[in-house]
Amino acid sequence: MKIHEKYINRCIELAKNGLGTTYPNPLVGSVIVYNNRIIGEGWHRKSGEPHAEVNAINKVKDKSLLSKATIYVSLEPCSHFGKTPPCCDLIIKYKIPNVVIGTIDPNEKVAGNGIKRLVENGINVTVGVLENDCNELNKRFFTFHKKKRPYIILKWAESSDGFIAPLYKEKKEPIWISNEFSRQLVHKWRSEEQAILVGTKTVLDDNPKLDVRDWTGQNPTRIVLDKSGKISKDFYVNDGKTRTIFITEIENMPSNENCIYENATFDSRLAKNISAILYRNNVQSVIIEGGKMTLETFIKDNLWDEARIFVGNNILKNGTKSPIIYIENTVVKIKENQLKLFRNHD
Ligand code: AOF
Ligand code: ZN
Repeated sequence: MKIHEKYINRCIELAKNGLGTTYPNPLVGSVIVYNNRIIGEGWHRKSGEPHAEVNAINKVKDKSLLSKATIYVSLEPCSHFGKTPPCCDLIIKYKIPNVVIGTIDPNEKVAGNGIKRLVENGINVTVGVLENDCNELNKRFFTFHKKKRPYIILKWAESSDGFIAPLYKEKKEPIWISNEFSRQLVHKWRSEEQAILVGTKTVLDDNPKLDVRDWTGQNPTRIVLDKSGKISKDFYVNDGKTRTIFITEIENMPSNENCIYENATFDSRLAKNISAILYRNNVQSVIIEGGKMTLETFIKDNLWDEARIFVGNNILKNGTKSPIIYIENTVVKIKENQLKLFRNHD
């Protein structure tokens, strides 16, 4: 493997440590190399905390080596004052002569200005090393900034004969199509996304908590569709434990602790309306966990990026038919087993 690629790869590896905690910031990793050795490395951990480059520079014991070193960053160093000062200024201050960048920052406040600033200061800049991998690393951040909407993941479980729910339920308890393993994996997935969305019927039928209790990490913001205000204060989504955004047609919903109410019309533009509300609320990624109507609303508008489908061993014979029929022939199937993974957009 070529030398630049080796170190950018390390940046990507480091950056991934921040998955789930950097929102609304991107995942960024950085290494500093002198004489073919890494003398400092770091990643961005949390919005408001230092950027990857700052953490990497702080790890270098002998700062005099910086003026002879190369700094690798998976994303273009920032040039603006956000919650933290510009990384470019720090690179310039320490006179680091070489900067190798994975990909350009799509944030309008940066978008090439970081590179420009470095070049203007006589720094030798290389851009586009493992660019595709660096874009993939930040698929959520890139979708948010470029498409002005969150990265949308659809998730459901279906029986081996293709039903996502039985015809009727005797007990008011969730029916588990998938197993303990998949349940834990779902909680891991939840911890990686900024938000989780469900429709009204799912809340009324299953009273879900929508948290990550079987994994570590932050609970995602809950997004709940409640067109006509049917979800009473007794449901977990109203417990105030996690920030929850209710999307409703009702004006002036009685407010509740840690809850935000957003108005939308539940017409043919519903998926687009929700997506716009999430964008406005700075939500960069969302995992949609049902039910059927909600999933189909997004599929119909082709407003989704990934589908993750568990296929259980059980046979339900009848019930709610899985929405898989709408996506199966249109997009690339990545993997098929007990877990089917689909990718819609590049
Ligand atoms: C970098 N290195 O590690 C990250 C960058 O509010 P702030 O100061 O944290 O700035 C956030 C923006 O900075 C974010 O939207 C993105 O454009 C860039 N993130 N840049 O040089 C980093 N996390
Ligand atoms: Zn920065």
